[in-house]
Amino acid sequence: MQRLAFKMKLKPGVKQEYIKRHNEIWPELKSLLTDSGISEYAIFLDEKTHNLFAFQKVDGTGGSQDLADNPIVQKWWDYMADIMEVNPDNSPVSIPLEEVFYMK
Ligand code: RM4
Repeated sequence: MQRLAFKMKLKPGVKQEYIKRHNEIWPELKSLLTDSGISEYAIFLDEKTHNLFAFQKVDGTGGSQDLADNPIVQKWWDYMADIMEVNPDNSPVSIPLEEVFYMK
């Protein structure tokens, strides 16, 4: 198991919409993430900067942002593109973070 963290960015004024969409996360996307070995997936928001901080535990070969070839993920990224900072292909701009401390 490895721990992964990365940053993404939300557009201003869309916090409630972002929460709503994640409360209603598509079952097929949730299953895909789980089946890909991703667990304990949490996303935190810094309301001042609109930075999103994502954390996940990964048992497979990669994390959620490595599933870019999957059509369900592509559809989700298209759906989320209006409220996030995205790349030209609608994938969210994701900046990997380095773990510098861990305590269990
Ligand atoms: C985020 C973003 C991520 C995705 C999660 C479920 O808003 O789109 O890439 O893994 O949702």
